[in-house]
Amino acid sequence: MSSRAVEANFDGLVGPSHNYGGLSWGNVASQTNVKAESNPRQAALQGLAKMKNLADRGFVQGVLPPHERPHIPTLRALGFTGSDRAILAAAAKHPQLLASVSSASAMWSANAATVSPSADTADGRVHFTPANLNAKFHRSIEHPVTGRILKAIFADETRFAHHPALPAASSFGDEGAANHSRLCASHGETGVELFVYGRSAFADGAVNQGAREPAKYPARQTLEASQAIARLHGLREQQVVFAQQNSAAVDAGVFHNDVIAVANADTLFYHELAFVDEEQVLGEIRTKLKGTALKTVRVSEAEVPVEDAVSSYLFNSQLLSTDEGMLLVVPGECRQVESVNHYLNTLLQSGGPITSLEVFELNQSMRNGGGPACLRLRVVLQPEELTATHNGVLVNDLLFARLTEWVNTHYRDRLSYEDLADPSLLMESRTALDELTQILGLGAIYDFQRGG
Ligand code: SUG
Repeated sequence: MSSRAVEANFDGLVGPSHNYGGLSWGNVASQTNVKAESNPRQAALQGLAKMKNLADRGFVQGVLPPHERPHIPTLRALGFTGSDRAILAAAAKHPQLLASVSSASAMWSANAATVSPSADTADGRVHFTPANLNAKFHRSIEHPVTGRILKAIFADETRFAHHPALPAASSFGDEGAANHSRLCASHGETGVELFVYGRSAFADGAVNQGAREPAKYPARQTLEASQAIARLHGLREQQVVFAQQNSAAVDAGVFHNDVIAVANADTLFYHELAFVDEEQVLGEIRTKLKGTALKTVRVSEAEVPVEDAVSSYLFNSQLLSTDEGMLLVVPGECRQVESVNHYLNTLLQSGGPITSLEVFELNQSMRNGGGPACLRLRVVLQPEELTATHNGVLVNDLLFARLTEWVNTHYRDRLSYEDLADPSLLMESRTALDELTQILGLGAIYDFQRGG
C-alpha cells in the first residue's frame, strides 16, 4: 500500500433502469435524446470498462452502487397507494413523474456529494455532504440513499464525518463535487478548495455584485450552498475560493462547472468562458496557494467554441496524476468534434502538464449529459484512511469479473419509456440490487431491503 495520500475515484455503477427521460432542462444531451431507446447493459459495461482500465493503471478505483428504481417509496409519498404493481400502473398516467422516479441518475457520482480531504478540514477528518440536487426532482430523491452508501463505505467516525444534505430549498441548491475542485501541491497536502456557483440566492451574499444570472437555463448551484458546505467542512477562509460561473456558458448548456473546467493537483484545465471574472479567480487561487505555483491550461473560444466544449465534453474529463505527468481521460465524442479533435492533437505536443490521453466510449451515459468526470466522485485519502475504507467496493480483477457477470445476468439490453411501468423491471432491479449488496458487502442500504 502507498505511503502517500491517494486520490480515489468512486464511479457510479449504471443502474438497470437507465433511460432517456429528457428530465434535465439546461442539459442539452438530456433534452436531445428524450425518449430514445437506451441500453442499460451496455451503459453499465461501458462504465465498468473505464473503472477496470484505470484500476489496471494503478489508480485507486471504487464503485458506488446504483439506487433502487423505480422508487416506489417516493410514489407512495406522493399519494399513490396499493400494491407496487398498482402504483406503477397509476404512475404510468403521469409520464414525467414515472420517468423521474425511474432515472438511473445516481450513476453521475460527481453529483453525489462534496468531499473535503482531511488535510483541509479543521478536525482532520474527511468530510462528506451529500448534494440535495434539488434543482431537478428526479435527482432530489438521491441524497438519502447516497448518504447511507457513503456512511457504509466510510464508516469510521474518527476519520470520516458525514453531514446531512443542505435544506431542500432553491436558496441552497447544491450539486456536489461537479461544482467543486481542489488545487494543491500534491493530493495529501492542504489545498485550496474552489467552489463554483451559478447564482446567489440572497442579495447580500453576492460576491460578483451585478453579474447577470443565466437567462435561458437554470443555474443550479447557489453561493449560499457552497458557503454552507465550506462552513460544515471546517475550511478556513484562506483555503476557499468562491467563483461565479459565466452565465453565457450556463445558457450554452454548461449546467455544471465540470462541463467547462477540471482541476488536478496544481493544474487547472479550463475554457476562457468558465468564470465571470477569470483574472480575479486565478489571482485569488494563486494568492491562497501560497508557495505552490498554479499551472493553467487555458482553452480559448477561438480554439474550441463553448458549444463544441458542450457537445464533446472536452472538460468533463478526468485529469489524473501519473509518474510521467498528467493523464487526460476524455469521452469518444471528443474525437468526433473537429475543433476538439484538433485541439487534443496539439495539446500533448505543447509541453504543458498534460502528457497523455485516454479515450473511453461512454456514449450511453453521454446521451444523458454524463461524461467521464460526471461518473466519478473523487475522495483524497491518507494511507490510514484508505485502510479504513470498506474494501469490498474497491475495483480489482475479481470484483470486475463479478460485476461484469452480474450486469450480464440482470440487465436488459434495450429499454424504452413504456418499459418503465413494467412490474417485472422493478422486480428484476430489486433482485439484482439485493445480490449486488452481497457482492459489495454493503449491508441493507436500499428501502426495499429495510421494509421501506
Ligand atoms: O443532472 N442528467 C444529469 C447529468 C449529470 C452530469 N453530471 C455532471 N456534470 N457532473 C443531470 O442533468 C438526465 C436524465 C434524463 O434526462 O433521463 C440527467 O439527469
